[in-house]
Amino acid sequence: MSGMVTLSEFIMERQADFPYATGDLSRLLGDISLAGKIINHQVNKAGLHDILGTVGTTNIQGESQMKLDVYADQALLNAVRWGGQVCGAASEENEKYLPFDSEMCRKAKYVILFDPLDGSSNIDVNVSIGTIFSIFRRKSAVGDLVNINDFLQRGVDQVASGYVIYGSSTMLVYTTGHGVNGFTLESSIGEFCLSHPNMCIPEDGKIYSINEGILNGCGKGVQEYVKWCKESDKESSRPYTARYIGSLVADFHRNLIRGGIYMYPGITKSPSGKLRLQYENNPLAFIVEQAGGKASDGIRRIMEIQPKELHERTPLFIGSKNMVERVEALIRQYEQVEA
Ligand code: AHM
Ligand code: MG
Repeated sequence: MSGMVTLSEFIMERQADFPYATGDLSRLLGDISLAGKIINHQVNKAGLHDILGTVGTTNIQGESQMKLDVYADQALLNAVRWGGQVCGAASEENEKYLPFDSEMCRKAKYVILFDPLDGSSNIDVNVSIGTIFSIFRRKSAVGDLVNINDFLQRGVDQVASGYVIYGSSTMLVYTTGHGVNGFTLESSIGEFCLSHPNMCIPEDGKIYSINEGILNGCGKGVQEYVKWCKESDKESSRPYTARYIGSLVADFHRNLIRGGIYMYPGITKSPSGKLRLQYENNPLAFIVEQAGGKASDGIRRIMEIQPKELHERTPLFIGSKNMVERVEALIRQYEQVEA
């Protein structure tokens, strides 16, 4: 056990790097990791108890909610509300943002946005899923109730972001803007332990991840890029390998470690794609940039997009720097979209 650094030890150690830190963000990350452990416990029981299947309700996106979606949403909301470090939360599962009006929460500095259970269509089939979160400093005055502007901030203003992946092992990966670190849940002690310090994504990769079923509806630039990935070329190790789990967190995590690109482009019937700017794209963009990679909507840097509403969608091209730049160049060339 010696030499093992737990997430709480690591966070406390890092806090000492910021002389004026009050510990609020550290405590908030602790609250999130607690929620991650609670969700993990439930995810692992899926199938054993009456936890699989839909609740019979739909969320704001019109998608049917899985029981675990609702469970994860509640677990996170409870953990951050009772932790007292955030003054409000917005979640993919709730139409409106939620102000927390206890005295302690009103005084809190941060807001949180999250996708409580990403890749939820994979729950029933025992495939990796994840939780994604994004933290901002509030814009409203401390003591007031939060308002919509607290949640419509650009990704560049994130204070921290991260994800928990419930896979062959459970991991928490986060950044506060000083690199990316990954922690694996050691179930015997119930703690996340540092397993992937200072994560960096290779500049180039050999994996491309896209739902090829939608390729006919994509722009020519994306189609040309996928064609290029499949061509044979010894020098650039092509053809590349196609890997698509259909759980963003899992596809992203693999590409972060191995090098690769994940793409969810706009398609004819949904020009902004599927993924949500504030719950999925921004938090993963912060992570990938901190690891040396790139995240783009095809034209713009994801983190510079000014959100206009909660639940906004944007196309997403994320991963190894050179791969993202190549698809951006093809989009510019073939789709002639104004920058
Ligand atoms: P969700 O948040 O409702 O689970 O949807 C997001 C998921 C991503 O995890 C995944 O990459 C994508 O949707 C898969 O979509 P598709 O089935 O269209 O390929
Ligand atoms: Mg999602």
